[in-house]
Amino acid sequence: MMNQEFRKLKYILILYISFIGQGFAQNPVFTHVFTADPSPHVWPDNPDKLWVYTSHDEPGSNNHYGMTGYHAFSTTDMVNWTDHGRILHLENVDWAESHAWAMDATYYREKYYVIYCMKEAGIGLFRTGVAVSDVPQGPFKDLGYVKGVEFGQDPAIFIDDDGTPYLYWGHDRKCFAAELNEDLMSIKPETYVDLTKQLTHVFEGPWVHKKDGKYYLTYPGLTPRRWPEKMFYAVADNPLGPYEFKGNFIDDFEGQSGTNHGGVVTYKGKDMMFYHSAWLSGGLSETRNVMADYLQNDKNGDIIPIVPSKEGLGLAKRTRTTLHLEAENGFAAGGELYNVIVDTWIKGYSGKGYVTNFDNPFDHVYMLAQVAKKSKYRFKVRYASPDGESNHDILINSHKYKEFVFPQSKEFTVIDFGIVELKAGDNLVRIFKRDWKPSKGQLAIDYIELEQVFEDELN
Ligand code: FUB
Repeated sequence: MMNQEFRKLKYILILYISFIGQGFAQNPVFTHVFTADPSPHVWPDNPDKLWVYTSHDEPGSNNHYGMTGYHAFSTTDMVNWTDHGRILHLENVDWAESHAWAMDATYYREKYYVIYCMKEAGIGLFRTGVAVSDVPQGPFKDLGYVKGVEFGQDPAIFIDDDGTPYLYWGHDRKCFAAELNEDLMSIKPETYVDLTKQLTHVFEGPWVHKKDGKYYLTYPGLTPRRWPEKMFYAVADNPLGPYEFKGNFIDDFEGQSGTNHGGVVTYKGKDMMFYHSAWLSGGLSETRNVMADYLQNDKNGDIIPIVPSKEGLGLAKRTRTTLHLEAENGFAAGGELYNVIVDTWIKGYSGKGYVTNFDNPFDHVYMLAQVAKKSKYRFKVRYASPDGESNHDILINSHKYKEFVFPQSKEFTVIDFGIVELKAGDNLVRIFKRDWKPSKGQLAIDYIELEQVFEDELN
């Protein structure tokens, strides 16, 4: 405990010193929620949008065993981000019992997939799960785990230019790879390779990206028995190797979590490395945050080492994230639909529809907002009520926030309810029919938004 307090104080001092005189501060990237193991992607349907998929750390946790779910984030400018909330959870995966650890995502044959690891129920071994969605923000539906992968921790999927899918995985000083079959649910056993000996210091977390015809395999590793992890890389002419070890490109750094893990993406012509640290929690290894820096290669193709800085991508004074929670996502997104239905009759909804038919008292929708610390948000609700006013209660974490009569609105419209406070951890925002008194109209809830507000903006 003393040790943790000391680390925290030391880290706060270093952050303070590095902040003086610096206008831009884009690291950590997400400051409202604890996230780790980032998987950055740009999908072919929209080159202007960057997506980052992450695992999630609970505030206050002191190990990684209790990790249960994943989030998706998107941006078009690297400054303003949307947190699409929980996209997959242990509860949505029948075969798993714990350890929702690192994940990756891919777009393959017109569907979006997340590839993740969890421990198989009753056996306690890591498996590599596959879940699908027809939209990049999920939620994702589990399809089972990949056959032929033993100890499938920290999976990463790479689709080569010819459309061939490859899977990489690794843990505990080992790393493996294989070509996947077309359904992504099993490997081709004849292609399986053990890459461990080619990847000096490897510990876990492989990631492959292609640049100028070469395959770069980046990974967290330990120089013999020494934590924290540093990031290393190796290069090959073929996705399955052989790989030539090149060296370290993110050394250990102040405020680092014991682990490091990440991926590379090219966005608007620039290569960027996403990884994680423990800056947001003041250096506590089990509550991590996503970081991003430009990744550059020298004229020989070697990666120029990254020195993590608070400035990060250096585009703005800070990043801002808005939680965007679609009402219809229900259980898969950590919410609940009680005695209401998902409909699509009123046009102009976002996502897959909206929630309606609040006929009886307590018929409700609730949505889950996960945050790292007690903090303030601007709360908005998008709704329609074409046939007249509708009486409802809004609860935040079981406390009545507001009794509200949603005015008649034939089209979907946004109401700004002003500033609300969320607690650290899981917050439930519930909208329900207030009483037996009939409303004039039927309410349709499309989504809620909770936009980060900073202390210096409140007065
Ligand atoms: O986030 C849990 C585990 O920590 C990941 O699976 C590892 O790569 C390390 O980052």
